[in-house]
Amino acid sequence: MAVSAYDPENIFAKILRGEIPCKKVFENEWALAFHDIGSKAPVHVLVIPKKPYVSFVDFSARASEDEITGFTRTVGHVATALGLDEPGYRLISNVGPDSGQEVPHFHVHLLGGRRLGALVS
Ligand code: D5M
Repeated sequence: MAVSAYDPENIFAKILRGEIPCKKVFENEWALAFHDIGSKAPVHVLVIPKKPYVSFVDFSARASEDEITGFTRTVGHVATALGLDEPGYRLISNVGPDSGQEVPHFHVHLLGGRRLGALVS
């Protein structure tokens, strides 16, 4: 998939720069986690890398191994800290128009807190 240029004016870039607020859950050198504004489950948190990547395609191709490890471990840490490991949770990352990706900064949706329904609609 072709990756378009990163738009530094996307809403998550503005959140990372502190230009607009978010309900922060966790932050470290690799990632910022915050509550999704349109929550689809009792827990709906977004985890985003600190550096500018358009989507998972871009992140998986360009991020260093340290970034990939740091980001992935942070997602796991946030899920554990939110008490989601048991009975489980769902990770989703939308990539491109067919997925419905709205914000062109790579993010992972962390959903849990209830029995989740069908994956695809
Ligand atoms: O998901 C993008 C998600 O980002 C969508 O669930 C709404 C959420 N969103 C949009 N703006 C904000 C702000 N300002 N705070 C928190 N959450 C936000 P996608 O996978 O791109 O469709």
